[in-house]
Amino acid sequence: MTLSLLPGAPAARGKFITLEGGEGVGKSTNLAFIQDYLRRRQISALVTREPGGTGLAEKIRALLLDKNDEPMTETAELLLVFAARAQHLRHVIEPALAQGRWVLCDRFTDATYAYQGGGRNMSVSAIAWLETLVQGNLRPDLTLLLDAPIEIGLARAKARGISDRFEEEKADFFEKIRTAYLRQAELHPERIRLIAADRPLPQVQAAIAAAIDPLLDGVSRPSIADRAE
Ligand code: Z5A
Repeated sequence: MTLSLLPGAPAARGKFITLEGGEGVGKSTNLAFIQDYLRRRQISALVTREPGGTGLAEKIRALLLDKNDEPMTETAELLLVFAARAQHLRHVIEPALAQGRWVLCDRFTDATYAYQGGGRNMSVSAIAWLETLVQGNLRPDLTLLLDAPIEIGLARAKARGISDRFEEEKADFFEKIRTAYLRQAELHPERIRLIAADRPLPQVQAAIAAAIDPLLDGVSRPSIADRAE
């Protein structure tokens, strides 16, 4: 029996997995796949998203995505993203990880480096400063960066219909985001796995499973029934 299963022993900290990538690359689709992949291995993961994940953070999300009459400044956008993240970390992500739950999050701070840093040309050092202020040392255990030429993701997103404030941007904005994401992958090879997302879904999901499997090594797996939902 492993130590984490002894009565009264503290639960091992959960794993924190984030999904990243440009518009329509398949984050939501593959988040559901990962949740199911983990469930079949007796891990019931908490699925959440950014911006959002708490009542207040979802209100901030609505402000960020809304095509407001008053144009939002880049600085306001950056600060709102981190304000939502502070709420999400304190009230959802941190408690779940501390209780031993795995957390799957649709976008996290790499999106800030990509959208606000790459897309909006905000200072990377300002983003890094806010990252430390809001997160301390917390970083994802694994980030899956779904990458595809922007035309593919935009065509998939467009097929869905209504666009939000970000989706109304021009192609150049999305190219800058893709470049900034790829830069993040170069800077953090220990954490970020690049997944080519312009392939048929079964191939994308095989690559995702291969990236997750090392995290499962050595994890004791209480049955789902033993875990708090
Ligand atoms: N934002 C920010 O600026 N700064 C930050 O720090 C954060 C976020 C955290 C929230 O978007 C917005 O917030 C985001 C950036 C900003 N910008 N926008 N817009 P979001 O994450 O909620 O929305 P999104 O990027 O637009 O996600 P999405 O459009 O929902 O895309 P997706 O989740 O990656 O794709 P999907 O819904 O899974 O798939 C799209 C379609 O493609 C769907 O019909 C699938 O069936 C299909 N699909 C998926 N994979 C495949 C493959 N492999 N082959 C064929 N078809 C596929």
